[in-house]
Amino acid sequence: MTNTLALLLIGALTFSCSEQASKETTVAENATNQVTAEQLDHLGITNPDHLSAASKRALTWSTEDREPWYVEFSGMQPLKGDLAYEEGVVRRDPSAIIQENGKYYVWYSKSTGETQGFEGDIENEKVFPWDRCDIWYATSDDGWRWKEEGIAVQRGETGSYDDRSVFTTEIMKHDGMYYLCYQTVKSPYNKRVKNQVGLAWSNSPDGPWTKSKEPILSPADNGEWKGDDPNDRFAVLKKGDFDSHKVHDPCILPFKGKFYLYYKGEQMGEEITFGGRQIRHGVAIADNPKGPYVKSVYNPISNSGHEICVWPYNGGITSLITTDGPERNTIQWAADGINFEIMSSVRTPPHAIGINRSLDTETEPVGALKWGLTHVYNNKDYQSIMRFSSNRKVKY
Ligand code: AAL
Repeated sequence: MTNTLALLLIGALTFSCSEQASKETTVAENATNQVTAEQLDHLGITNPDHLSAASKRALTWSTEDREPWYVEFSGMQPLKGDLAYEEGVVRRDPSAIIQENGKYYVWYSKSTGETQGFEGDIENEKVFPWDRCDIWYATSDDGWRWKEEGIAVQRGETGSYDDRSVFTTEIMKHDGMYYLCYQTVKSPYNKRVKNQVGLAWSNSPDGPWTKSKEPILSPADNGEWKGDDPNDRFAVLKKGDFDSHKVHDPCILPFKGKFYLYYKGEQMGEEITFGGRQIRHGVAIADNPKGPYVKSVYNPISNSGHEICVWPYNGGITSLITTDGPERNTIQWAADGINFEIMSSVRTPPHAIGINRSLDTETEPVGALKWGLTHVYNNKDYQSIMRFSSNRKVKY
């Protein structure tokens, strides 16, 4: 139990329920926490001498008004033109949308053909829909009808760290330069393969793109596999850090004069916890967009989540946490980009969101989610990019 919580509970337990107790009575006080009669009333706690585990947790919540953080997503809608669903083609994991030269731009993972999985000839087959991808891009005048412009970043030559697949990309514009960060896999793509993060840059959203010779982020190397079955990722002698197996879903944001690379970590010997995968997020920070990126000593910075979806708001960073873990389907915010608190919970958020960075993110905390891109599984082999929208939820 943290000291803060201990103090708070001691305070709560000594609270007198007497009729005389003033409404302002403070029952526990320390530098960061006060439990007041109003708080107990607000939470509907009848008897502070008998707090359930749930009530103890609730007493740690801030009493700040959270309504501006409530958001409601509408159904997803198909795109038109080249990004409409196409049988035989995978288009997935859209980047953020940016507006340049009067057009919207998006980058995404693209591959073709069915997925065979890990049972067969992995040297020549496709193990996942995101295997054997290149990064493509498309433009649009209205965000509905898209024109596929071509390849932005291609897989590397045989033997290079990105020779098997480059995928799940994010775009950042900074100081007139464009940066694409993305996942990389080197062949052979077995279940123990370590995924890394690559970077490419250009002075135009249309390229050409220059790729980093080395990855800018790699998994922690302090885990130890058990046995040598390359397709058993659950057998470990030691799991290692939260990101000992894969660093995924990278997204770089300029923040406080530095560059914050947010990412999803996968751990060797991953377990199922809270009914979902054991997935957490981390951040690595650099002075320059090209790195070197140094992992924060506070990692992991989430205990839940999946694909990274982050945007700046009110001098801090907001993060939409979806899919896995006890805090899935929540919006969280951190003044320092590291210590995130839950601001609201969200019903059915879209997955793999590409934030629309041309929107106003400052007027409303959830303004960045008004509309953007996501993907759906049309079937197990093929995915397509869709459009989502949302509104601030003001009434219940
Ligand atoms: C997604 C992302 C990453 C994974 C795969 C493709 O949900 O987390 O991008 O590698 O699935």
